[in-house]
Amino acid sequence: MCDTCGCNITDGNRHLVSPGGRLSQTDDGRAAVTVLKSLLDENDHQALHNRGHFDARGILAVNLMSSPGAGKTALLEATIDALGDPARMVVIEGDLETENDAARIRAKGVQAVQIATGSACHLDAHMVHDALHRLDLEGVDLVFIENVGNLVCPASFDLGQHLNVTLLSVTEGDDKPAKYPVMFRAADLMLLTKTDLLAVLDDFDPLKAEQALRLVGSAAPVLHAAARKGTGIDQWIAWIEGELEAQRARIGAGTTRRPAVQSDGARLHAPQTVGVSHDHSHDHSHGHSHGHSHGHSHDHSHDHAAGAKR
Ligand SMILES: Nc1nc2c(ncn2[C@@H]2O[C@H](COP(=O)(O)OP(=O)(O)OP(=O)(O)O)[C@@H](O)[C@H]2O)c(=O)[nH]1
Ligand SMILES: [Zn+2]
Ligand SMILES: [Zn+2]
Ligand SMILES: [Zn+2]
Repeated sequence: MCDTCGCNITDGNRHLVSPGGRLSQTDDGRAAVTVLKSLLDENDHQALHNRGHFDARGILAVNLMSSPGAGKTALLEATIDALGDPARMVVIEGDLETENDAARIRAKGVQAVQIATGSACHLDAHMVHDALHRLDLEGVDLVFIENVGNLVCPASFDLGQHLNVTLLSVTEGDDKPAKYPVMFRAADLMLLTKTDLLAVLDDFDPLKAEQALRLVGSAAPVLHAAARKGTGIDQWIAWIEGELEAQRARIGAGTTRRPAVQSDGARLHAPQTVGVSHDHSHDHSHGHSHGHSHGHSHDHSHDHAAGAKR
């Protein structure tokens, strides 16, 4: 999928890029894995800078993640309607192609910048920074970032947001948190979407979805919404407004908040996140020492609350 996040390194080919491997050196002689690590470090520095932009203006930045089509844009449309004042929020849209989602947001009178990621399966902090400088943030309270529809890669990248919201639509199955633990562990809120369809689905149990979330170690709250009918939007808005207050309190206290991001050591897409081979590959990922070269972690892990949910 993407060239930057390391999802092309798997248990099957890791020997090629490991020290001494046939592809361990780039053309200019650098270690291949080191290049990937450097890109991720650059991303983290850019994210820190982005968060500075938000904090300087008292803005709360929220990253929305989900499978393709889980209802992120529909939620944003309902959010605009519920907030009532289009000037309070802006949206940064990420998609592989097309301006469709940004056009839907602009149609409601809200500023939106579309980032076409091309082949990349996630947004990164540099893309978000470019978008930020194309927006007028004067008087804005909320920046929503709609990430590329993908339950794996977006969880590995700090964009400079304060909060992650992971949407799970009821048509996807209540075992998704168990299957994509990295994504759901990164969530500060799990939002069950399209709940109007529960009436016709006899196999999605919201309680089971919540249990699956707890089993991956997340204490994140769970909300239900049916954006197209407006159901549950009040609670969603109340959560957002509460978090905006918390953000203002942090700014008053001179602190900030970094969301949970997949830990650096596991960032070369630990095999259990790649889908096909979860169970047995857990062991492999721990056994391999490549992770340690990323284990240095960040200078900016000074942040507080976010870590608690891991
Ligand atoms: N029944 C029902 N359908 C919904 C709801 N929300 C969204 N949908 C439908 O689900 C489809 C995808 O919705 P979007 O809001 O475009 O989903 P998305 O997550 O933004 O999609 P991508 O940006 O492509 O990942 C559309 O056909 C929506 O009309 C809902 O609350 N109920
Ligand atoms: Zn969308
Ligand atoms: Zn800047
Ligand atoms: Zn990827």
